[in-house]
Amino acid sequence: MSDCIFCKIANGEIPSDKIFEDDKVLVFNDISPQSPVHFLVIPKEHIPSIKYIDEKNIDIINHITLVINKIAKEKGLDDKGYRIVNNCGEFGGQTVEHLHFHVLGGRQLMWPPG
Ligand code: IU
Repeated sequence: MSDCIFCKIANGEIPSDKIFEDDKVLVFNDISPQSPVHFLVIPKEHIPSIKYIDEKNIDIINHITLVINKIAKEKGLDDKGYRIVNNCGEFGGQTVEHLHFHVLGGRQLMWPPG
């Protein structure tokens, strides 16, 4: 989508602190980290939120899960653990309307998040 900031990050129009990419996803450090490790995983395809996942595009979620686990391991998070967050819609706290998963780690995270 032409005015989507994460589409622009995904296609390189806007630079990001990139960690990994392949033909389907981009992984980059969050610009406003909430923990020592805080990266985002986004599909390159514009999907506004997880609400738009259905039988036709569910494979991207499987792929994102594998990528999250790979990067988390590379970042040394797999021993102590990490949190995967997906905010969906206004009340879910979603501010960027392009599907993304936060991965947070490197400190003890609290629950509930508030
Ligand atoms: P949210 O789940 O939609 O609230 O998360 C959006 C995240 O995207 C948030 O943590 C921002 O700090 C982050 N972000 C970014 O890393 N780079 C950007 O250019 C923009 C937002 I805009």
